[in-house]
Amino acid sequence: MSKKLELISFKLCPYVQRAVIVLNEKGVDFDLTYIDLMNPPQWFKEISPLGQVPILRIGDEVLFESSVIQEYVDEVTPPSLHPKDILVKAKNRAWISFGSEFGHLVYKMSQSKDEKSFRAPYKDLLAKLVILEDAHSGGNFFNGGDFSLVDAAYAPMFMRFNLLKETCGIEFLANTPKMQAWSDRLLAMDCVQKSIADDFVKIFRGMLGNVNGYLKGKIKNS
Ligand SMILES: N[C@@H](CCC(=O)N[C@@H](CS)C(=O)NCC(=O)O)C(=O)O
Repeated sequence: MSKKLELISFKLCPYVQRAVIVLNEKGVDFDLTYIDLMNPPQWFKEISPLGQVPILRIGDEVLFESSVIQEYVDEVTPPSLHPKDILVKAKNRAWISFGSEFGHLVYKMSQSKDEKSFRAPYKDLLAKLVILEDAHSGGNFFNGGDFSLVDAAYAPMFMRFNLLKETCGIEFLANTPKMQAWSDRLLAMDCVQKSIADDFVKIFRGMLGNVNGYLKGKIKNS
């Protein structure tokens, strides 16, 4: 790769993390620039069409949307992490898109003021996990034996489920054994463990506390 890549990030963003996991797995040397999404710098507003992270800078060029960034990084660093079969690859893209909703639901849960408003996104997430359980191969990874882009797309969500379980005692995977095994495997991977900032857990807990909502009352002391 001729130009060094720069990923524009916000420390808590699961969509940025999708891209970081692929960059890590592919061994790409890249720069990570953190911004404050509550107070984004002018240069970021000028290059991000949706005002969102992740943004990938390749010299003067800019890419947005985590799934597109994942695919770009994958294509410029062969061999591909996507399955070869065209239909399986298309289905993986559809499941990556399905997983995008998980981040929004986790965000809604974290912002819930009371148990009632927490219940709706929580129930929605559990129902989506049951659907995903059915689509999963039952092997080590989503498609079977090999780690793919679809695995990279879901790992950030599992990290948050795990953290919400440890921090607040909220259970997500008790009724979906394939999801639990998949989560355990992904969270043990180096590319996943190195995809967050050192202070991620502290910031995540701090965010739950700052919201002053339902989950704040459930935070366990550690
Ligand atoms: N569909 C986008 C979603 C990215 C996204 O929601 N990013 C959030 C942070 S996790 C963001 O930048 N929010 C700021 C905003 O929407 O104003 C992707 O997959 O890249």
